[in-house]
Amino acid sequence: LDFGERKGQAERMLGLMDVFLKNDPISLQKDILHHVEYTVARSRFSFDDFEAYQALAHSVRDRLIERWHDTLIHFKKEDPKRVYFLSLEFLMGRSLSNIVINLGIRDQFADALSQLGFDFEVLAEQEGDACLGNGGLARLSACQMDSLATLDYPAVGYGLRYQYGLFRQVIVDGFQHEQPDYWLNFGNPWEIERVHITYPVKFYGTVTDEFLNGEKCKVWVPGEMVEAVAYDNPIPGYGTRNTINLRLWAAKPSDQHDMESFNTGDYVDAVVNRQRAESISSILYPDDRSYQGKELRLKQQYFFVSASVQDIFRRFKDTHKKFDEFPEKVALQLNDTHPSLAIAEVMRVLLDEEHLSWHRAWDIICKIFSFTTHTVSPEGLEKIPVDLLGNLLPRHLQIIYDINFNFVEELKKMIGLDYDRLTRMSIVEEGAVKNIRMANLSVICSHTVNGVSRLHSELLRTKLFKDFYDLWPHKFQYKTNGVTQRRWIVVSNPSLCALISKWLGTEAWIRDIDLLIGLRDYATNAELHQEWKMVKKVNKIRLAEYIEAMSGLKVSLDAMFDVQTKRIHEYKRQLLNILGIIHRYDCIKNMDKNDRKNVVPRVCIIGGKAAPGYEIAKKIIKLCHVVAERINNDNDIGDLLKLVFIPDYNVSVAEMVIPGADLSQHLSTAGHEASGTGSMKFLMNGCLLLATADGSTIEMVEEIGQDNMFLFGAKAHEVVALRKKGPTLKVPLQFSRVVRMIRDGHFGFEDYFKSLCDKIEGTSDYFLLGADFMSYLEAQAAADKAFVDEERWTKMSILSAAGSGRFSSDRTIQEYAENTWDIQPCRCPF
Ligand code: B1H
Repeated sequence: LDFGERKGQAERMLGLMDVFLKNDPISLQKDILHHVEYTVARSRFSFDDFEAYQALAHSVRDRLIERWHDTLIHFKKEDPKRVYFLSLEFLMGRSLSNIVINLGIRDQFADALSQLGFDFEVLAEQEGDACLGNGGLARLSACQMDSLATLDYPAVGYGLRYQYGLFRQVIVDGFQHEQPDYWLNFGNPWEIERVHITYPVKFYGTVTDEFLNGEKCKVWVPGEMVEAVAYDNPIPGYGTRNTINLRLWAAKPSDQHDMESFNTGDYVDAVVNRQRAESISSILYPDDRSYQGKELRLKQQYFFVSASVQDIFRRFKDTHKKFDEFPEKVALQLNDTHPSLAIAEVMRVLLDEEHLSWHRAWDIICKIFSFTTHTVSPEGLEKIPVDLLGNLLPRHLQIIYDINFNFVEELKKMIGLDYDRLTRMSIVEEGAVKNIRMANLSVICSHTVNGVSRLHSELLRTKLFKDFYDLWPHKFQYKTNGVTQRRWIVVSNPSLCALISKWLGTEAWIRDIDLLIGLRDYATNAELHQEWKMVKKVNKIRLAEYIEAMSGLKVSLDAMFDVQTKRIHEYKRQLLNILGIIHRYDCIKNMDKNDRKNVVPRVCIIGGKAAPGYEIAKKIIKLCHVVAERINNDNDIGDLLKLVFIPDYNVSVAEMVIPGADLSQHLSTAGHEASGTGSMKFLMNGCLLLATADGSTIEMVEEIGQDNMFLFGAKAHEVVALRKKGPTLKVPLQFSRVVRMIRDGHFGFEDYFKSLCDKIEGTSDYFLLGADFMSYLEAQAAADKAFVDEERWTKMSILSAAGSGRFSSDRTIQEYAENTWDIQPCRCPF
């Protein structure tokens, strides 16, 4: 059809459709029933909760798509500079509640459902979590997408659509077992498969020199080709029509490439071989720290980078001819080094496909990339063996070598022949195995390098990237992480949400978090105290019921709910917590009846996954279980102390645990947690923090004051000195005593725990559990003391929530937009 005919058709079609779907109770009920019958294909007289959830989700999805279309059209028309957020991990959790709340139609749907005889909350529980990430880094991406949409920024998220999310943790006899999370089994109503948005992604092969129009150029003849298919996940903002796109790529066999194998070989074998392509996007690597140098992981990285870069170029070329305009339209954000092959890929496209000169291409690179690192230690930096990279991506290796050559030449001019420094700063690490240092590549090629908290940034400038900081101080910034209050208060703690809105007299804080500070005015108001305590109680009941359903353990609501939930790591020191619990148990056992009256009852809750290959972390989980077994079955102790391990900690479990916590623990050895974001979620929910001065907690102290937190332990600069003391370091008797209890088999499995005990005694206590133990116990005692004084505790709780505004991802994203990406909001008209 020509344009005129097409326009006529479009107008006729529009006339056939309602302008927008309606949200009155009858329309919503009709829609849900329609989806029961035609989408879920169940009779409208007989469908269960899961089927009702599916129909509900599809009705919500329809409304989501309307806004998403409008937003994409609006962006296209306005053509603003966009930020492309590249991350290998997005931990979205459930979507339903988040989406209806952001669309502002939760209550309408709840009403419609109740008229159909269903409960919204019950149906929301039917949804499984999308766990396409490991921990903090991945949830941060999800929170930031929510803020990008809410603040109307023209952003696109890019990632991988793993078929298997993070493993499910099952506990058998106290040991962690991993089970596959084949999360797509029940369908995923939140994604839109775009069968026509596909790009070829090439691997292996050789590079040859050829002449094009008399100019020498490189031609990459790949050895394998797979297809990347787009799956779009609309992300709605709150209080805006803007709904942005999270585009996840799935690998499919390519039709173009294997004609030959079909012509020559065995047909069945050839088909089976094709299926291997899909393995690229099949599994999320479950280790959130160590890099194994595995080919499949490298393939994943390049696969998603290549598809995303092609997509970005296609969008740019739709409306622009000159590449000099590229930096005016494109900002590329690297979420850690995992997507940093994008640098070499953009360079390759500009040089080999768009035939720009090196000079022009490099000039563009230097203007478009920004890099955020989440790492603290040099061992945490990603390296890729040169052999591996050269084999899989021969042309990219050449480009990286060329970038490095130019960089080192420039560097020599600036710093002279300081070989030690040149060696440290080179992208290529020499040695028995030659490696590409992805962090150096990212720092060299990015205009901005961000840390995730102030302390982290300081460590980057003075340690990890000192050489680079001395060279380019202007590149280094930091954006303290934040989390979205939409998910972590509005969705997960509706009663607190209502309470805050009531006392602030407005819901505006949901978009404008700075208003939260207004709660300070009522920190001693008796009426608010009453209501605040009620809300906590409601959430504790919910958590207690969950604990009982899961483990059969009944816990007292009068006890302090003390929570430490996060990935299990030595540096996060769950072991310190468990040792503290053993100490508490030991003390109670040795008390007479009278003294026991003064003990503050506690329910200690620990949860988190250990990477499957991380032996010590798995032993910590087992230790937690044997200690729990002992304590919980000791009738002499009763409600004074309980210990619970919550299995399979994920986003939806967090949504239930966090609002129910009185106290939360963040125990990382100072200088080891880049930021920490769990603490922010607890803080927003009025949960008191017991923490070391590490990562973002330092900034929390500034917001809510030292009096409202239980701080303990060595400071980051002291840690270094303490380690140097090594063997001469004195550890307290109490510490030796609890470790001895484990060694002596008080909890059984003494042989199994020997290596764990060895790791924290003598010279090998790298994370300084012994050195911090007394200070930890003191902080715990202070928490007990505060808890008994209900009024004081409630005031501290209110002040925690009131002071949490700085830790909203809205603030983080605004800072990124203004100081790193240089992008403006682009608001879609209602
Ligand atoms: C953080 C990771 C991480 N830092 C490698 N690094 C991964 C590294 O799959 N991998 O290969 C996955 C994740 N994650 C965390 O990021 C920090 O430890 C936290 O302190 C920080 O709060 C969080 C978000 O910035």
